[in-house]
Amino acid sequence: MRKIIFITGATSGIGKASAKIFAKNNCDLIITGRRNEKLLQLADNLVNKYKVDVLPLCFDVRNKKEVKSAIASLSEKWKNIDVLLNNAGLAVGLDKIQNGKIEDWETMIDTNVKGLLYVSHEIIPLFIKNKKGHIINIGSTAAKTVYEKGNVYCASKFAVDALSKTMRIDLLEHGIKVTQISPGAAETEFSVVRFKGDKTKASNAYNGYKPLVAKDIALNVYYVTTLPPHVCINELEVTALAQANSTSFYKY
Ligand code: NDP
Ligand code: 8X3
Repeated sequence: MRKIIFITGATSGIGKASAKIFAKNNCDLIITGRRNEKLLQLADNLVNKYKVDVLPLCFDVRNKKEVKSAIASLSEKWKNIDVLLNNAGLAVGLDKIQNGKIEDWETMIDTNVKGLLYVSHEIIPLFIKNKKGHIINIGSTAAKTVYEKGNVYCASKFAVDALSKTMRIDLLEHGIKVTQISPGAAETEFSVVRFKGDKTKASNAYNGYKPLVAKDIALNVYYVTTLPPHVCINELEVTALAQANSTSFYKY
């Protein structure tokens, strides 16, 4: 029987690259995000290329009713999820705290923290019932070392870090794996979203060094699911060679 992987934020970047690697490795997928056209297009590509089953589910992780009804709508086959990849997330704005916009703060906290919780709240009971499961949370180097203007984004990822650690402890008795993968800078749509569509500012974030690409993280996401049942990777921090932490880069 093929594994079922539930991925939030599969329309772009790390989530999309993970969907491709899991499909290539013969897993069935539930792919989610807000942009339905992108979900449908990805589902079509993966089904045709890899002959796996792919279920697109369009919802906003910030909307707890949508999250609940999307997951409740799953058939028995699709409820048999093996891996939850909590990947949907974003940074909006890069401002000193005194210049920050409350709407940007709310978007980050609602997506990165509350969204991750809403999805986990619906899927953990399925894992407990099925006596199996693996939660992979995408954290960030921003949760290890804060940086100027990172304020609320960093705080949201510190919250993810705390949740990953406590989920691991709380779920011990159920044999559910919890892994946090904390990437450094990866060139995806992340910076375009952070800079609200300003592509020049976004690409400047990667000037002078070779950043990660989404596939670099996706390979690690897949890797942590390939280990024997008694082995759990609790955390991986993965950066480009030119980046040691949030603030230390070697640029040419
Ligand atoms: P992208 O912008 O390329 O992808 C983000 C994904 O999240 C999209 O598929 C988007 O889908 C989804 N998403 C955002 N908001 C919502 C929402 N409200 N509801 C549902 N889905 C949502 O960025 P990345 O791939 O880089 O980001 C993935 C994760 O990696 C994030 O958690 C990010 O914080 C983290 N990360 C990224 C790093 C980087 O440098 N790129 C470094 C460290 C961590 P849609 O718009 O269709 O809803
Ligand atoms: C995203 C990468 O360096 O902008 O987590 O915080 S960074």
